Amino acid sequence: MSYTEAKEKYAALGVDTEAALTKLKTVPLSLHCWQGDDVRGFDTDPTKPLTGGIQTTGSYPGRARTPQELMADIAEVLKLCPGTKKMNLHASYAIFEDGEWADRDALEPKHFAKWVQFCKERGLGCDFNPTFFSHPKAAGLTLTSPDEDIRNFWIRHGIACIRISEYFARETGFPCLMNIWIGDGFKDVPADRMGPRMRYMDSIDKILSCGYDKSLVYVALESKVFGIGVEAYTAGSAEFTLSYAMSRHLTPLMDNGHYHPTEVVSDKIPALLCFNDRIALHITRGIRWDSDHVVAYDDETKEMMKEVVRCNALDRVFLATDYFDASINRVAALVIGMRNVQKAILTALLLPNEKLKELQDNGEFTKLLALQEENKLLPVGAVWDEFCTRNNVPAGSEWFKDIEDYEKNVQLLRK
Ligand code: RNT
Ligand code: ZN
Repeated sequence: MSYTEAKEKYAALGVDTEAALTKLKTVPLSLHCWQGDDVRGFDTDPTKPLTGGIQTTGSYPGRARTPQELMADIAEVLKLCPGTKKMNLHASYAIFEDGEWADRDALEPKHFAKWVQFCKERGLGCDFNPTFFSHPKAAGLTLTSPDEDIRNFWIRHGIACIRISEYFARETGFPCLMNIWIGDGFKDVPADRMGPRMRYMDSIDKILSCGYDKSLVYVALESKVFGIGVEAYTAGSAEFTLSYAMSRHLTPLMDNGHYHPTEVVSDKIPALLCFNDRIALHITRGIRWDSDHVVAYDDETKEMMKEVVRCNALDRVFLATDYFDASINRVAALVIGMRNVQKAILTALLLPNEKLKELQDNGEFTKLLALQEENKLLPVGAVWDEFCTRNNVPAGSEWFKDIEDYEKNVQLLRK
């Protein structure tokens, strides 16, 4: 079906495809750099294990090993994704020059100057994450540690990251979302569940007390129900992080891999929007557990984006991808997930949302179900192709040719 035909079909339902295309173009989506190198980063020994209860599996060739390689890969991803993008970096992606090195508690804006340059050259904003894992001092607990030296080290890291986040915001001209996530927890049933949480509270209070410009940096706090090796207890549970974030006017962050298997983040979005000016999302795909598979154009991704759109909250929700699969081409993995989130936003923008709400309010549930089901087959693909073409990126699966060339000419030469 051509775009013109699709446009007419949608117009008959009262949906303006042009308005949807215009809107979609303005929605920033943060691209997580860590899919590109299997979450290894550049600031510690690359052979060290990934800790914090997260795991990558697979050994597909061509992993980015240096800042230059990762930047080249990300540039390739950006070329193949339409619309407004933002970068999303972890502190472990600091770039050191001339044999210099700084530990996590001594990181400075200058260690991210190359990334700022990368973003500025492309007109991108940048989000940021302190890295409380994959480090000798993160073998056990971090911000919840009963060892004051360890805890203070990580508090200093948090403060260093606030400064770096301000730097990103000032330099790029876009606000920076700085997300705090720690993997602290216990493998087996703990004897003290409250102590670590009280220490976590105190640690974040101390980080925030450094003072920062709230128009430049939005601090987010991400919850998690369990991780590998911390199956019984996580200090940063949903109740803890949401209560903390709300009591300090921070931005709560929900990762849709971080809940019990039958809970859905789509339903939590409107609940949190009732009480928070801003919320943040990490969009991922869990298969059977928080497996961080590449985001698919699946029911829950669509449902989450529907909620953001229906709540009229595209400018209140920070959207970011977050997953890592080392078993397939990593550049393709990023392109697939980014495009799928954008397709899901478009799908939501192309629904007759006001009409559907009216049916609900009038109690016309039979008609509501009938229309919601029929709407699933509307020609969103034709509108998506139009979006890609207008934004100078390949439509349909055309982009995969670029990946094949890039893999052959760049990634597979990395021996
Ligand atoms: C881990 C969290 C967290 C990380 C990144 C690397 O379960 O989802 O967001 O994926 O910070
Ligand atoms: Zn996450």
